[in-house]
Formats: sequence, C-alpha cells, structure tokens
Amino acid sequence: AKRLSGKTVLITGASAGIGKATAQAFTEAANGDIKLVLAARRLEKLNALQAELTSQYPKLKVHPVILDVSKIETIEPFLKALPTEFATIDVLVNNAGKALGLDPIGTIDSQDVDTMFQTNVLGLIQLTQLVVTQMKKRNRGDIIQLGSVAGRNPYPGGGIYCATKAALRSFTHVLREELINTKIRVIEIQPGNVESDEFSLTRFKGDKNRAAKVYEGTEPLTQEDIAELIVFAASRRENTVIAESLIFSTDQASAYHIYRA
Ligand code: 8X3
Repeated sequence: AKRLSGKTVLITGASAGIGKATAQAFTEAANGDIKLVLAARRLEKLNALQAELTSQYPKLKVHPVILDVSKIETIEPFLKALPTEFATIDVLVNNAGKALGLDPIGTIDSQDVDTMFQTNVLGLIQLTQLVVTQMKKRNRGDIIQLGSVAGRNPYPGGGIYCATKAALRSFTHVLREELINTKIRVIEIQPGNVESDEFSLTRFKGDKNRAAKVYEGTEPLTQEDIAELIVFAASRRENTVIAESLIFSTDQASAYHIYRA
C-alpha cells in the first residue's frame, strides 16, 4: 500500500512467530519500499530473515539488531544506537511477549512471574515511553500492541500471563486517551489461539505434546493471519484508528469457548 511507502517499522520479537510474519507482511504490502528494524534476542534468525526478504525485494532496507526487551536498561541504548536511516520510527510493533506455564496461583515459578512481567509489561512500557516521545515531536506514528484475548477473559492457569495482557490493555487505553490531540494512532490487536512458531512450545517449555494439544481438533489462526491484521491497521487512512481488534478462528468465541471437532 502507498500509505506504508518509505516508513520505518520497528518490530520486537521479530525472529519468529507473529513478529516474523509481520516483517514479511509489511515487506509484501509495501512492495519492498519500507525500512524494517528487526529486533530480537537471536541475531542469526534475524539475519536469515533479512536474507530471505532482501532476496525477494532488493530495495528493502533491513536492520537486524539484538534486543531483549526484558532487559529494561538496554532499551534506551538500543534506540540511541540505531543508524540514522532507521532512527525515526513510524510504526512500533510491540510484539515480543510470552506465556510461561499454566500453573495455579500458589505454585507459579517466581522466575516465570518476573520474566513474563519484564517482557510483556515492563519492556513494552519502556520502549513505548521512549518511542512515543519521538512520535509526539513529529505528531505522527503508529503504536501497535500485541494484546490477547487473555487480557479480556482471564482463565485458570493464566494468573500471570492474563494479568500481563490486562496491564498492557489498560496502559494502551490510557495512552490512546492521552494522545487524543495528536495524530498518533494507538492500536491493540488481541489474538485468541494462534498456532505460531513457538508460543505454546514456550509456554510448555519445549513439551511438544502439550503444545500440540492446545490446537487439537481446531483449525487455529496462523501467525500470518495476525500479521495481515497488523498491516491492515497500519495501512488505514491516517485519520482512522483500529483501536482494538479481537481476532479468533471460527472455532473460538472467547478464552473459555473453543469448539473441538
Ligand atoms: C494467546 C491466547 O488463550 O493462549 O495470547 O492466552 S491464550
């Protein structure tokens, strides 16, 4: 889309899953006329993604860079070190995030509590605060948050994950209110079950059988489905904000209602 042309898009968690699919979808939608800052912990994966994308779109500009959003103190230096060409962020996709475990409250590993809050909440807040400051100076920009149905319908076993997504939702809502007199768009995408590269594998700490069970008997959404929605939101007319978007496969109606054939 012409509306994306020449923009700089920063995607966190870009090495796999929804983040990776989002990098691909922006590239295709802009026909390569876009600049991507691909941030994640695993640089090799980002380099491979860069090679894949630029082989199809030689004009595309990609900056792969290491970032662990759970290390809050590294976020400001990461932004300051961006090459000039990539330093003005037009679209921030706060995608990095994870669920760890489904354990009942009282038995949740305290390291998991910290990791989920640091990644899904504290890292996202820090990055948003820094990027919104530059966006305010230009009176433009899109902030796209990866929320979840879990932020709206908390479920047993989701004591921490659901709380992080509810925190994200509240923070994002306040941000949209505070930016009412600007052209900055604040967008929250709330997926239900998505069979992405690593989400359930990470939740169950590598247990493939438990991860597969999440999607058993359903036809889950894919990471590409979510990426399409993100790109759709970012490519609306500049006066239009897809403020919140809850997205399910047809066999899901809430966090508690999943039809299994
Ligand atoms: C992912 C959806 O239901 O596994 O955020 O929490 S769920």
